[in-house]
Amino acid sequence: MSLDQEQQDQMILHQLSQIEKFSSVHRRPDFDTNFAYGTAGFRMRADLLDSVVYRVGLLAALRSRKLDGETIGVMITASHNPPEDNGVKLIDPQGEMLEASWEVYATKFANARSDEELAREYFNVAETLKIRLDAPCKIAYGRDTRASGPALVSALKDGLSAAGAEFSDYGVLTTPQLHYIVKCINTAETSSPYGEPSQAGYYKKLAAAFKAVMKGKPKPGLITIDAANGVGGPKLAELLEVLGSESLEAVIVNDDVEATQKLNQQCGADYVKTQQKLPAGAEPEALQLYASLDGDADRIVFYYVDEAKKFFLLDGDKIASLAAMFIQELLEVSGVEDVEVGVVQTAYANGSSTAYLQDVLKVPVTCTSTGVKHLHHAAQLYDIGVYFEANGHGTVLFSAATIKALESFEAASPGQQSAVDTLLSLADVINQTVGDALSDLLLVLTVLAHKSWGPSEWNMAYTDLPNRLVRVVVDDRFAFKTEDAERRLVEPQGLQAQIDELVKKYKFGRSFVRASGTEDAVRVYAEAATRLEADELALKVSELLKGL
Ligand code: 16G
Ligand code: MG
Repeated sequence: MSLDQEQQDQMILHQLSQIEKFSSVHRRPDFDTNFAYGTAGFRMRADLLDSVVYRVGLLAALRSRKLDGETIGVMITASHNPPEDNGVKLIDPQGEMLEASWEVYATKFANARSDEELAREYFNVAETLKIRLDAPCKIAYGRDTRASGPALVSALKDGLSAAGAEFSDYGVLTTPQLHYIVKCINTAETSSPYGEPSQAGYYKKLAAAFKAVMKGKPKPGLITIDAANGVGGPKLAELLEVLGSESLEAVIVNDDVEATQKLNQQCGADYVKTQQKLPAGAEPEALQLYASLDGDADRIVFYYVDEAKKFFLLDGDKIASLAAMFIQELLEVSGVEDVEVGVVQTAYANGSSTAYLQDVLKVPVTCTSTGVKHLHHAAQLYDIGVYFEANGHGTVLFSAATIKALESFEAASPGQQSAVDTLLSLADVINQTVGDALSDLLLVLTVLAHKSWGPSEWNMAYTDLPNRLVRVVVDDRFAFKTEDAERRLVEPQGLQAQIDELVKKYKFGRSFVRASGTEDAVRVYAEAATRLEADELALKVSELLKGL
């Protein structure tokens, strides 16, 4: 055996023994829970997460080693979940969600029943994927404002140290800020660096792009933003500071991050979307624009009240339609040809939005399964891919070839040039890595300013079909298997035929059932021509489940 080989073996043995040793400090709490890396990583009550986060640190190190030392992100957050929860997820080098094929390793690590079994799994994954355990690896991590964050960060650090990783702590930030930073780090040495890998760099990039795209346009009217008492509050305040009051003024409500038990309580994007009403702390002023962020600021929904104080929600579907409409108009004015704009939605998209996109705007629409990773990948197949979940999670992706085509386009008139410039600035306003509430806020304000629209004009594009979402607790949610982007059930057998029978009886009726990826329940969605019918259809489909 050569000396090098011997040294390498020593190093690996040392690493494995460190992993076992630290693992004994971060023991798995109980064996009843089966941890699963789901749509949003691991997410559960924070007091169950210590061992999971430690183990995610190990996996992050392997992932970085597998990708030649590119930086991997680790975000500790539970988004819109209650204050006592927390979660952890990995970010791939280009700021994307962890590649799906690695979710099984994450799950395996989290469920290893002993320190030895964990070290063995770690070694096995390295062997299977031909990962050199002495190769360098780099991790960037951050967390939201939850009280449980600091303790989980120290579990993560133990995992990273045990695996011999190099790591940087980015402190408290929004999920999209960390996605942005990861992409910046990994593109720093390339011909198209994404930006400066810091929060300051993030604000600078957004602010410069917003100012460029708003040049010559009136400053947006006052907007009230509910920050869910989460990390988005202080970060939005920092962004506003960089933008300056001459560019944008906003009132931030629910921005108390010190009182950690207030997070997502009676406020935030999820509350407003599901309750269809104003959050606590927001005073209804007729026809003014409002927005709500979720707990880690990767989701946003807008809303307003009319003169009669009636509430109108402008959700992810409305944002997608607004963005697609604006981008199409700019492309048309610019004279740039052969750029395909497409929209990606999930089965939860309101039927009216899909009809508007396809029949009025004439843009192709793809439907994917729930979860950002599915939408993101489908959006990458378009030249400009707009993707939004109805709950307000989404962004717009411009392909590299499209950016190049825009940059090198020779405009025949100032009008054409101005449209091209607007498109290019828009691509910088929009976070290209993942849905980002702060960046989506600027996107919406940009379009409204260019159109001279208020919230009610925006809302007029189409009228939502009344809909109802019901959560049903069942014995075994894994018995519910779907096809056709979750729109149809394959199992339990016969159930889909019964749903079809019910749906047929309702004008514009549509209903589907899928297992939740984040809770132990299934969800029933129904929409129909009237409120009463939508409610009735949802109820009847829910009753079918109870009869199982
Ligand atoms: C996660 C997803 C979100 C999705 C939701 C569905 C990410 C980052 N988050 O929060 O996009 O809408 O799950 O929850 O992908 P459900 O499976 O419980 O209905
Ligand atoms: Mg979130």
